[in-house]
Amino acid sequence: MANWHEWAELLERVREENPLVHNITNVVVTNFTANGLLALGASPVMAYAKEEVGEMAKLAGALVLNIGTLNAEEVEAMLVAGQAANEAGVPVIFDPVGAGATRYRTETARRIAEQVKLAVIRGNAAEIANMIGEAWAIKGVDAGGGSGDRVALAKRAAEQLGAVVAITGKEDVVADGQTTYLIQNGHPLLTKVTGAGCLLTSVVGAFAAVERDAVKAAVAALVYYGVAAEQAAAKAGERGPGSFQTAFLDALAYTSVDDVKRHGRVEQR
Ligand code: ATP
Ligand code: TZP
Ligand code: MG
Ligand code: MG
Repeated sequence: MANWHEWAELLERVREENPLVHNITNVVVTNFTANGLLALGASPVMAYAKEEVGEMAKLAGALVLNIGTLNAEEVEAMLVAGQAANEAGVPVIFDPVGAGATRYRTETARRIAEQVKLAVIRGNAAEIANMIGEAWAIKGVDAGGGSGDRVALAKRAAEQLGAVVAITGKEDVVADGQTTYLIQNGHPLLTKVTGAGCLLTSVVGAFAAVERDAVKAAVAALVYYGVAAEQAAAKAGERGPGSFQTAFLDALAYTSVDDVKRHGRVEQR
Protein backbone atom coordinates (compact mmCIF):
# COMPACT_ATOMS: atom_id res chain seq x y z
CA MET A 1 0.00 0.00 0.00
CA ALA A 2 1.37 3.41 -0.92
CA ASN A 3 2.08 5.71 2.04
CA TRP A 4 -0.55 8.13 0.95
CA HIS A 5 -3.27 5.44 1.11
CA GLU A 6 -2.65 5.28 4.84
CA TRP A 7 -2.71 9.09 5.04
CA ALA A 8 -6.06 9.16 3.18
CA GLU A 9 -7.56 7.59 6.32
CA LEU A 10 -7.06 10.91 8.10
CA LEU A 11 -10.36 11.92 6.49
CA GLU A 12 -12.10 9.49 8.82
CA ARG A 13 -10.18 10.88 11.78
CA VAL A 14 -11.36 14.42 10.94
CA ARG A 15 -14.97 13.18 10.83
CA GLU A 16 -14.61 11.35 14.14
CA GLU A 17 -12.83 14.15 16.00
CA ASN A 18 -14.75 17.09 14.48
CA PRO A 19 -11.85 19.50 15.18
CA LEU A 20 -12.42 23.17 15.87
CA VAL A 21 -10.75 25.21 13.11
CA HIS A 22 -10.22 28.90 13.90
CA ASN A 23 -10.16 30.98 10.71
CA ILE A 24 -9.09 34.58 10.31
CA THR A 25 -10.00 34.79 6.66
CA ASN A 26 -11.28 37.18 4.02
CA VAL A 27 -14.75 38.66 3.60
CA VAL A 28 -15.28 37.05 0.18
CA VAL A 29 -15.06 33.44 1.32
CA THR A 30 -16.20 33.41 4.95
CA ASN A 31 -19.54 31.66 4.47
CA PHE A 32 -18.26 29.20 1.85
CA THR A 33 -15.35 28.30 4.11
CA ALA A 34 -17.59 27.66 7.10
CA ASN A 35 -19.98 25.54 5.02
CA GLY A 36 -17.13 23.60 3.42
CA LEU A 37 -15.60 22.78 6.80
CA LEU A 38 -18.99 21.67 8.12
CA ALA A 39 -19.52 19.46 5.05
CA LEU A 40 -16.12 17.88 5.60
CA GLY A 41 -16.95 17.14 9.25
CA ALA A 42 -14.92 19.83 11.00
CA SER A 43 -16.16 22.63 13.25
CA PRO A 44 -15.45 26.14 11.91
CA VAL A 45 -15.18 29.35 13.89
CA MET A 46 -14.37 32.80 12.54
CA ALA A 47 -13.02 35.21 15.18
CA TYR A 48 -11.19 38.42 14.34
CA ALA A 49 -11.02 40.77 17.33
CA LYS A 50 -7.54 41.12 18.77
CA GLU A 51 -9.17 41.00 22.21
CA GLU A 52 -10.21 37.37 21.70
CA VAL A 53 -8.13 35.76 18.94
CA GLY A 54 -5.36 34.53 21.24
CA GLU A 55 -7.85 32.76 23.48
CA MET A 56 -9.75 31.26 20.55
CA ALA A 57 -6.60 30.06 18.78
CA LYS A 58 -5.52 28.19 21.91
CA LEU A 59 -8.87 26.39 22.07
CA ALA A 60 -8.70 25.31 18.43
CA GLY A 61 -7.24 22.23 16.77
CA ALA A 62 -5.76 24.47 14.06
CA LEU A 63 -5.52 28.16 13.18
CA VAL A 64 -5.90 29.31 9.55
CA LEU A 65 -4.63 32.77 8.55
CA ASN A 66 -5.71 34.20 5.17
CA ILE A 67 -4.78 37.71 3.94
CA GLY A 68 -7.38 37.90 1.13
CA THR A 69 -8.91 41.19 2.30
CA LEU A 70 -6.27 42.26 4.81
CA ASN A 71 -6.14 45.49 6.79
CA ALA A 72 -3.87 46.72 9.56
CA GLU A 73 -6.13 45.71 12.43
CA GLU A 74 -6.66 42.23 11.04
CA VAL A 75 -2.96 41.70 10.43
CA GLU A 76 -2.28 42.66 14.05
CA ALA A 77 -4.89 40.11 15.15
CA MET A 78 -3.31 37.45 12.93
CA LEU A 79 0.06 37.97 14.61
CA VAL A 80 -1.50 37.78 18.09
CA ALA A 81 -3.44 34.62 17.16
CA GLY A 82 -0.45 33.04 15.42
CA GLN A 83 1.84 33.59 18.37
CA ALA A 84 -0.75 32.24 20.82
CA ALA A 85 -1.23 29.16 18.64
CA ASN A 86 2.54 28.64 18.53
CA GLU A 87 2.71 28.81 22.34
CA ALA A 88 -0.07 26.25 22.68
CA GLY A 89 1.31 23.90 20.00
CA VAL A 90 -1.68 24.51 17.71
CA PRO A 91 -0.68 24.17 14.02
CA VAL A 92 -0.93 27.37 11.97
CA ILE A 93 -1.81 27.18 8.26
CA PHE A 94 -1.30 30.22 6.03
CA ASP A 95 -2.85 31.35 2.72
CA PRO A 96 -0.87 34.29 1.27
CA VAL A 97 -3.71 35.45 -1.01
CA GLY A 98 -2.44 37.94 -3.57
CA ALA A 99 1.19 38.04 -2.35
CA GLY A 100 3.07 39.68 -5.20
CA ALA A 101 0.07 41.70 -6.41
CA THR A 102 0.75 44.66 -4.10
CA ARG A 103 3.68 45.58 -1.89
CA TYR A 104 1.45 45.53 1.19
CA ARG A 105 0.38 41.94 0.54
CA THR A 106 3.92 40.75 -0.20
CA GLU A 107 5.38 42.43 2.87
CA THR A 108 2.58 41.22 5.14
CA ALA A 109 2.89 37.63 3.91
CA ARG A 110 6.62 37.70 4.65
CA ARG A 111 6.07 39.34 8.03
CA ILE A 112 3.60 36.67 9.09
CA ALA A 113 6.01 33.93 7.99
CA GLU A 114 8.81 35.58 9.99
CA GLN A 115 6.84 36.14 13.19
CA VAL A 116 4.70 33.01 13.30
CA LYS A 117 5.89 29.42 13.02
CA LEU A 118 3.81 28.10 10.12
CA ALA A 119 3.05 24.40 9.65
CA VAL A 120 1.75 24.67 6.07
CA ILE A 121 1.66 27.50 3.53
CA ARG A 122 -0.86 26.90 0.70
CA GLY A 123 -1.07 29.17 -2.31
CA ASN A 124 -0.76 29.41 -6.07
CA ALA A 125 2.70 29.39 -7.67
CA ALA A 126 2.89 33.18 -7.97
CA GLU A 127 2.03 33.77 -4.30
CA ILE A 128 4.61 31.26 -3.11
CA ALA A 129 7.32 32.61 -5.46
CA ASN A 130 6.71 36.17 -4.32
CA MET A 131 6.93 35.13 -0.67
CA ILE A 132 10.55 34.08 -1.26
CA GLY A 133 11.45 37.13 -3.32
CA GLU A 134 11.12 35.53 -6.74
CA ALA A 135 9.15 37.47 -9.32
CA TRP A 136 6.24 35.52 -10.81
CA ALA A 137 3.35 37.26 -12.54
CA ILE A 138 0.12 37.48 -10.56
CA LYS A 139 -3.24 38.98 -11.50
CA GLY A 140 -5.01 40.23 -8.38
CA VAL A 141 -5.65 37.09 -6.31
CA ASP A 142 -5.44 34.67 -9.25
CA ALA A 143 -2.29 32.96 -10.50
CA GLY A 144 -0.98 34.85 -13.51
CA GLY A 145 0.14 33.12 -16.66
CA GLY A 146 3.66 32.61 -15.32
CA SER A 147 5.46 29.37 -15.95
CA GLY A 148 8.39 27.69 -14.29
CA ASP A 149 9.37 24.56 -12.44
CA ARG A 150 6.71 24.38 -9.70
CA VAL A 151 8.27 21.31 -8.07
CA ALA A 152 11.62 23.08 -7.67
CA LEU A 153 9.84 26.22 -6.48
CA ALA A 154 7.92 24.32 -3.79
CA LYS A 155 11.16 22.76 -2.53
CA ARG A 156 13.00 26.08 -2.42
CA ALA A 157 10.10 27.75 -0.65
CA ALA A 158 9.80 24.95 1.92
CA GLU A 159 13.51 25.23 2.71
CA GLN A 160 13.54 29.02 2.93
CA LEU A 161 10.29 29.41 4.84
CA GLY A 162 10.78 26.42 7.14
CA ALA A 163 7.28 25.12 6.51
CA VAL A 164 5.52 22.55 4.38
CA VAL A 165 4.58 24.31 1.15
CA ALA A 166 1.59 23.34 -1.00
CA ILE A 167 1.43 24.94 -4.45
CA THR A 168 -1.91 24.29 -6.12
CA GLY A 169 -3.21 24.62 -9.67
CA LYS A 170 -3.91 22.04 -12.37
CA GLU A 171 -1.42 19.85 -10.50
CA ASP A 172 -0.70 20.27 -6.81
CA VAL A 173 2.78 20.02 -5.31
CA VAL A 174 3.50 19.43 -1.62
CA ALA A 175 7.09 19.82 -0.41
CA ASP A 176 8.89 19.87 2.92
CA GLY A 177 12.39 20.42 1.56
CA GLN A 178 13.23 16.70 1.51
CA THR A 179 10.27 14.93 -0.05
CA THR A 180 7.90 16.18 -2.71
CA TYR A 181 4.49 14.86 -3.70
CA LEU A 182 2.51 15.57 -6.85
CA ILE A 183 -1.29 15.34 -6.76
CA GLN A 184 -3.16 15.18 -10.06
CA ASN A 185 -6.76 15.40 -8.87
CA GLY A 186 -9.18 18.31 -9.11
CA HIS A 187 -11.37 19.92 -11.76
CA PRO A 188 -11.10 23.17 -13.78
CA LEU A 189 -14.51 24.27 -12.43
CA LEU A 190 -12.79 24.88 -9.08
CA THR A 191 -11.25 27.97 -10.71
CA LYS A 192 -14.79 29.32 -11.35
CA VAL A 193 -15.82 29.22 -7.69
CA THR A 194 -14.38 32.00 -5.57
CA GLY A 195 -12.78 30.70 -2.42
CA ALA A 196 -11.98 27.22 -3.72
CA GLY A 197 -8.35 27.84 -2.79
CA CYS A 198 -9.19 29.54 0.52
CA LEU A 199 -11.50 26.70 1.58
CA LEU A 200 -8.78 24.22 0.65
CA THR A 201 -6.37 26.02 2.99
CA SER A 202 -8.92 25.68 5.81
CA VAL A 203 -9.44 21.99 4.93
CA VAL A 204 -5.66 21.54 5.31
CA GLY A 205 -6.16 23.10 8.75
CA ALA A 206 -8.77 20.48 9.66
CA PHE A 207 -6.43 17.67 8.64
CA ALA A 208 -3.49 19.28 10.47
CA ALA A 209 -5.65 19.39 13.61
CA VAL A 210 -5.72 15.57 13.68
CA GLU A 211 -2.23 14.83 12.29
CA ARG A 212 0.91 16.62 13.48
CA ASP A 213 2.99 15.51 10.47
CA ALA A 214 2.17 18.44 8.22
CA VAL A 215 3.18 16.69 4.98
CA LYS A 216 0.78 13.83 5.64
CA ALA A 217 -1.98 16.26 6.59
CA ALA A 218 -1.46 18.42 3.48
CA VAL A 219 -1.28 15.53 1.01
CA ALA A 220 -4.34 13.83 2.54
CA ALA A 221 -6.33 17.09 2.45
CA LEU A 222 -5.40 17.92 -1.15
CA VAL A 223 -6.13 14.49 -2.60
CA TYR A 224 -9.48 14.29 -0.76
CA TYR A 225 -10.43 17.78 -2.01
CA GLY A 226 -9.48 16.99 -5.61
CA VAL A 227 -11.39 13.72 -5.63
CA ALA A 228 -14.46 15.46 -4.15
CA ALA A 229 -14.28 18.04 -6.96
CA GLU A 230 -14.16 15.27 -9.57
CA GLN A 231 -17.21 13.58 -8.05
CA ALA A 232 -19.09 16.89 -7.99
CA ALA A 233 -18.20 17.66 -11.61
CA ALA A 234 -19.43 14.23 -12.71
CA LYS A 235 -22.82 14.96 -11.10
CA ALA A 236 -23.34 18.65 -11.92
CA GLY A 237 -20.40 19.89 -13.98
CA GLU A 238 -22.28 20.26 -17.24
CA ARG A 239 -24.74 22.69 -15.60
CA GLY A 240 -22.05 25.25 -14.75
CA PRO A 241 -20.24 26.84 -11.79
CA GLY A 242 -23.31 27.52 -9.60
CA SER A 243 -24.53 23.93 -9.68
CA PHE A 244 -20.96 22.72 -9.34
CA GLN A 245 -20.48 24.78 -6.16
CA THR A 246 -23.51 23.16 -4.53
CA ALA A 247 -22.54 19.70 -5.74
CA PHE A 248 -19.01 20.26 -4.43
CA LEU A 249 -20.26 21.05 -0.90
CA ASP A 250 -22.29 17.82 -1.08
CA ALA A 251 -19.26 15.89 -2.32
CA LEU A 252 -17.11 17.19 0.55
CA ALA A 253 -19.62 15.44 2.84
CA TYR A 254 -20.06 12.14 1.00
CA THR A 255 -16.56 11.51 -0.42
CA SER A 256 -15.20 8.51 1.49
CA VAL A 257 -11.74 7.21 2.33
CA ASP A 258 -12.43 4.45 -0.17
CA ASP A 259 -13.25 6.98 -2.94
CA VAL A 260 -10.02 8.83 -2.18
CA LYS A 261 -7.92 5.65 -2.30
CA ARG A 262 -9.62 4.54 -5.53
CA HIS A 263 -9.47 7.82 -7.45
CA GLY A 264 -6.47 9.56 -5.86
CA ARG A 265 -3.51 10.21 -8.16
CA VAL A 266 -0.49 10.90 -5.98
CA GLU A 267 3.15 10.33 -6.78
CA GLN A 268 6.32 10.97 -4.87
CA ARG A 269 8.98 13.01 -6.65
P1 ATP B 1 -5.83 30.93 -7.87
O1 ATP B 1 -5.69 32.19 -7.14
O2 ATP B 1 -4.75 30.69 -8.85
O3 ATP B 1 -7.21 30.70 -8.40
P2 ATP B 1 -6.52 29.45 -5.57
O4 ATP B 1 -6.01 29.99 -4.31
O5 ATP B 1 -7.93 29.69 -5.91
O6 ATP B 1 -5.57 29.84 -6.74
P3 ATP B 1 -6.19 26.90 -6.76
O7 ATP B 1 -4.77 26.80 -7.16
O8 ATP B 1 -7.16 27.23 -7.82
O9 ATP B 1 -6.32 27.90 -5.53
O10 ATP B 1 -6.54 25.54 -6.03
C1 ATP B 1 -7.80 25.24 -5.50
C2 ATP B 1 -8.16 23.82 -5.94
O11 ATP B 1 -8.44 23.83 -7.34
C3 ATP B 1 -7.05 22.79 -5.76
O12 ATP B 1 -7.63 21.58 -5.33
C4 ATP B 1 -6.48 22.61 -7.16
O13 ATP B 1 -5.95 21.33 -7.36
C5 ATP B 1 -7.72 22.82 -8.00
N1 ATP B 1 -7.46 23.30 -9.35
C6 ATP B 1 -7.06 24.53 -9.72
N2 ATP B 1 -6.93 24.63 -11.06
C7 ATP B 1 -7.26 23.42 -11.55
C8 ATP B 1 -7.33 22.86 -12.88
N3 ATP B 1 -7.04 23.59 -13.96
N4 ATP B 1 -7.68 21.57 -13.02
C9 ATP B 1 -7.97 20.82 -11.94
N5 ATP B 1 -7.95 21.28 -10.66
C10 ATP B 1 -7.60 22.56 -10.47
N1 TZP C 1 -10.54 38.98 -3.56
C1 TZP C 1 -9.91 39.06 -2.41
S1 TZP C 1 -9.87 37.59 -1.57
C2 TZP C 1 -10.70 36.80 -2.81
C3 TZP C 1 -11.00 37.72 -3.83
C4 TZP C 1 -11.76 37.43 -5.06
C5 TZP C 1 -11.02 35.36 -2.76
C6 TZP C 1 -9.93 34.52 -3.34
O1 TZP C 1 -10.21 33.16 -3.17
P1 TZP C 1 -9.37 32.00 -3.87
O2 TZP C 1 -9.66 30.85 -2.99
O3 TZP C 1 -7.94 32.40 -3.85
O4 TZP C 1 -9.91 31.82 -5.26
MG1 MG D 1 -9.03 30.21 -7.46
MG1 MG E 1 -6.13 31.78 -3.41
